[in-house]
Amino acid sequence: MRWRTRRVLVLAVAVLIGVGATSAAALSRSSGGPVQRVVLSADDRMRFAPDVIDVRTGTVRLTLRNTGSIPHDLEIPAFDVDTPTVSGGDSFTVTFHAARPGTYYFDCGLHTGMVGELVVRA
Ligand SMILES: [Cu+2]
Repeated sequence: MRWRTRRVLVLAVAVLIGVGATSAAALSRSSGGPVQRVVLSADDRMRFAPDVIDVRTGTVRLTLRNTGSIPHDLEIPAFDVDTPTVSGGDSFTVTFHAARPGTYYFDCGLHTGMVGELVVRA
């Protein structure tokens, strides 16, 4: 495991532990449901995998994992998600509230045509 990847993992674990203490209270205020975890990969073929994400309304914790070497990011305009650029081998996790059912697009702001769909069900 590369040092940089390990550092990201340590940070992610620290964040999870920190969030764990408050998530129950936050959830009872927002949706009452569990946090939905989604992992989205981006690769050097300029594709997201999966390119269709299914969730229910509520809190979504989405990790963008760059499995290639070309940088990517993730934008979901409908829910104000706009991650920093994620370098090859790194990942970034964002939490957002999928408040409204519907089908929404997401994309990589760095690569035209690198797109997918977020389907939010009630
Ligand atoms: Cu990209």
